[in-house]
Amino acid sequence: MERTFIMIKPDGVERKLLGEIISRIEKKGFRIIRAKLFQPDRELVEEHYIEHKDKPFFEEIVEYITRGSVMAMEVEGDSAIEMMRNMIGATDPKKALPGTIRGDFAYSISENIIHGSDSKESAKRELKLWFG
Ligand SMILES: Nc1nc2c(ncn2[C@@H]2O[C@H](COP(=O)(O)OP(=O)(O)OP(=O)(O)O)[C@@H](O)[C@H]2O)c(=O)[nH]1
Ligand SMILES: [Mg+2]
Repeated sequence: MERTFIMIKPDGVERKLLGEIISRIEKKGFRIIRAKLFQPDRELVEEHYIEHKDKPFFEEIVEYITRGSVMAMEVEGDSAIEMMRNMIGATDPKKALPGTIRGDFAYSISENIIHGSDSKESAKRELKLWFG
């Protein structure tokens, strides 16, 4: 069993995709261990995306993620990290395959609905950051 950090981003909440996304996660067989719906502050989001702090779009990401509520979740299941990344799909909506969350719902590279940890180390770090 593995645990991963999943976050439905503000555009996912604004577009009323919470139910659709949670349903996909549950139907796949994963278990939602913890969840909270809240508006994260700048400090938390800057720390979350610290690996991108030197990228030209860093400020854009921080403004996007802090503009409204997100649904932060701890999700458990076999190979949850890799399988959730597969279900989420590619970052670039042009490359995200139909059937993936981004492939079905995202149309912008900057606003792509959902985040999932990309490794065991990120999952551990992000779960601690968001849930303590
Ligand atoms: N504006 C803009 N935003 C980008 C670009 N590349 C990435 N982003 C944003 O930065 C986030 C983090 O990028 P990555 O970590 O490389 O992509 P990812 O792992 O698929 O996305 P996350 O799950 O959110 O970490 C993306 O989800 C986008 O919201 C870009 O070229 N332009
Ligand atoms: Mg990433």
